[in-house]
Amino acid sequence: MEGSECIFCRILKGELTAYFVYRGNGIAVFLDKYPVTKGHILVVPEEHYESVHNTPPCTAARVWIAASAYARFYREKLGALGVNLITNSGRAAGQEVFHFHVHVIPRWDYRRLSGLLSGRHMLTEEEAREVAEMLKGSEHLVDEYLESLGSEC
Ligand code: DGP
Repeated sequence: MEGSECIFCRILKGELTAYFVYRGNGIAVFLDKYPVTKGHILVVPEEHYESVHNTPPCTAARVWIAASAYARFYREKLGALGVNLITNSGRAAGQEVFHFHVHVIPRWDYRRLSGLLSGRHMLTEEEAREVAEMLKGSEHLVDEYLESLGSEC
């Protein structure tokens, strides 16, 4: 499911709106429409691959390294108590959008993930603005992490 039918391809093409917090080096990062916690973002490759199982290793590495940069930013700059980096591969694993992505879910308290999942809400414009503000400056860290992969990837 590529191009016109893939929601994330449509977001990347500008046909659907999303709140982007990073775009470059073949990677895009935007806010999840149904955040599990404040700051829940999705790291995706610009190119369409169904999920991690058929994404070329270098592309997968770029997505994961960008997600790692956000984990660091949330933990060290924003004081998150924890961060979940999750990818779902296949419907049986809970995948709903079939364009490879890694969820970055900062944890601000000790509530269980299962409880947080059942309390998801639709992202509001105000929340999106707050998250964009929180993440100001994170682009440099993402660039730095991606550059560290070198010319091979
Ligand atoms: P997964 O289950 O891993 O395929 O997660 C897909 C995520 O995508 C889920 O957390 C909700 C999010 N999502 C679904 N539709 C949209 C959309 O139109 N815009 C944005 N920003 N996120 C979406």
